[in-house]
Amino acid sequence: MATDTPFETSRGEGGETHQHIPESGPHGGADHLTTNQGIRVSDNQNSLKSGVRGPTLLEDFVLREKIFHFDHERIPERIVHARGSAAHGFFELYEPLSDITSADLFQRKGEKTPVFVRFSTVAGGAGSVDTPRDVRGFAVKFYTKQGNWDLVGNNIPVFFIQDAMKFPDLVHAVKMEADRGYPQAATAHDTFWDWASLMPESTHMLIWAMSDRAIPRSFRMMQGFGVHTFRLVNDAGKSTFVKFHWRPKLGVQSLVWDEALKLQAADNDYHRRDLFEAIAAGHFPEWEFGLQLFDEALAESLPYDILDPTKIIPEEVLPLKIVGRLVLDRNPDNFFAETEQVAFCPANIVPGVDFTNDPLLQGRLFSYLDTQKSRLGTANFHQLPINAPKCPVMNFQRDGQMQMEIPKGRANYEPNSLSENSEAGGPRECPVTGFHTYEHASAPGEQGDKRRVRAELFADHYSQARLFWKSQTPSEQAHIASAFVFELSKVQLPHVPPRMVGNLLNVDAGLANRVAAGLGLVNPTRNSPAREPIELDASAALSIQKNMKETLEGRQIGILIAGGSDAKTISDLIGALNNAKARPFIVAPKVGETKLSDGNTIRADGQLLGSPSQLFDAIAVILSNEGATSLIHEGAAVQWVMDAFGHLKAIGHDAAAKALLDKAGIQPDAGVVDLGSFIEAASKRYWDREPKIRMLA
Ligand code: HDE
Repeated sequence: MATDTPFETSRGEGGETHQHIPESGPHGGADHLTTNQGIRVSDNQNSLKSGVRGPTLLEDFVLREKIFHFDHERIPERIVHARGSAAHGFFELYEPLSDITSADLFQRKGEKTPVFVRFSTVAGGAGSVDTPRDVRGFAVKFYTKQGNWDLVGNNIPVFFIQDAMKFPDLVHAVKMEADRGYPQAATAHDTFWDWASLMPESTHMLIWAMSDRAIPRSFRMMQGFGVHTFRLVNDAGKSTFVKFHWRPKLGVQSLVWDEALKLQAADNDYHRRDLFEAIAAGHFPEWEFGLQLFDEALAESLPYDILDPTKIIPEEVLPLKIVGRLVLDRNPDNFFAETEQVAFCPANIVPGVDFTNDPLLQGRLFSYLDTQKSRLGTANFHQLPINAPKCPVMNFQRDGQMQMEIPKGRANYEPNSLSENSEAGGPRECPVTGFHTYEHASAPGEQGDKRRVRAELFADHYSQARLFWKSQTPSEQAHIASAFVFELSKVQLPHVPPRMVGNLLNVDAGLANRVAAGLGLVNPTRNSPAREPIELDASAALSIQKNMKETLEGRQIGILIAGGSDAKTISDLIGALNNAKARPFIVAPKVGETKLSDGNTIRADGQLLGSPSQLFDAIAVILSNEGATSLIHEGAAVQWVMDAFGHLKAIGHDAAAKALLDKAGIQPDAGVVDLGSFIEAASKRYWDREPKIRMLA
């Protein structure tokens, strides 16, 4: 129900609008403050007291209600994926997919289905930082005409474990250690690596997690994956296996590890702010929806099991069919009501989509509904506006805490014959249009004795980890090896790092030896694998750097100025950046007005100390001789250019600014350019600079 003032509370469909008693005052009659019972509040500053200096009275129902509600504002945070950011948007279909699925959202070219998408980190609490090394959640709720379909995925296409049985152990090991309550939002500690080194099946995921995939530049610049194999089922009841992919239009981009660390100090909300500000400015992030479609015959021909969530099917083996796009074009109105209360559930599927026997997926089908009952406090959380389907919901489920609906009549059971007495009899099942589980003869291994087991090929824990490693550029491999060294160097249990390196020896001897050398370990021994790895072809699609999109679109460029900087150079650069769809951000020693060469002033977007260069994708420095002379004595300015150089960014500068670069010890290279070449240079990162400035493993 729409409300006529922002201060009224919507009660959902079917609620009553109240008549307002006009009140004269600065805001007219429409914005009066009331209690939750609708009683107007006469004084919102002073509690009711007996005497000016006397005790506060218990009778003060306005005070008591206000404090009572405040006391209960928080709800339990998600046990995993607690920290997240979300947005509204739509999914648009490029061409009908009726031959492979009967799902309504895939039937009509150009049809738009509303969505709500939440991105998240996994390990940290709701108040933790945005740029730790971690997997990112990528959860999409499609509000289809046939009900809600939730595709609850991640930005990494595989997972740590093969069976839901291990999930609580994984999460306990990765979160803050039980006795000390730290570290927050970090895998670099004893319990995580103790567990991981004892779980060879996690190796493939660990290589991804140690890669730059786990430190994305922006939610807008990461891929999303459904991870499990699902099914699409058409009208004729034919099933096709499918793996779901989201591909960002802005390209995949990650941070440099040192940059990610420094961002935790510079801006805890780096990703949240980036998403919110981009959408608010009308730069709507967009992803293409890709499907890997295959049948039983292909599944059986692969040397790995398609039910194993620690395996991918490389795009070179099975290319993506791009079928639509996802656009996020509206920020939530209220963080709590939408982003916090949204409840995604892999079990929410629509006719035309179905599950497979992936043992991790099967466990997830139970978990989400269960956790949401405890997080949102009632079995009626599906009625919250953000969770409610946008199609009719009709059944005989009744009552429960926080029931928001008022069902009429006495038909709360079925079958009934109340209609024969001219009473409403309620809804009936839909044998044709209702959801049908895909019926099929058992595939190999799908039936048999009741046992706690895993399928044979699940025992191959290393082939695909090796495939991922081989597919990376030398620079990306150096990042992975260095990340293992960083993480394991924080482990204080002496027996754990050698065990982990023993597992890595099954992936690649070069990787294992680099990690061992970085940790000062001599002669690491290989742990014998449950199944010897096989050699699979490398997949260029798995490398970020090989697929880097050289663009300034959606990037933020810092421009450092000071008193006397050249006005025309600044305005030309701002114009060129706007043309390239980048966002210019002026940084100056003072946020107030800075006087430029032509006597005009400009207002900085940020002050030097509060706007370190890790906030930007590339930087430009435009200074007068006077400005340069003063900034070479300002540590923050020297650090500004030094960090940008260290984070492999382009640096554009005018003649006077060279003095600042010299002070920071910046050696000219392809990324350090005159302002004339800056726009082109700024759309890249300079990976080959790294070995000259940083010792990597
Ligand atoms: Fe989740 N996961 N998960 N997960 N997951 C939750 O549900 C769980 C897994 C994912 O933005 C929880 O409402 C189990 C894989 C995302 O609100 C919980 C297993 C993938 C989100 C839960 C997995 C995911 C969650 C916590 C192994 C990628 C955040 C709060 C069997 C395909 C959704 C909640 C949001 C959230 C359980 C494994 C993705 C506890 C038991 C694999 C993106 O129910």
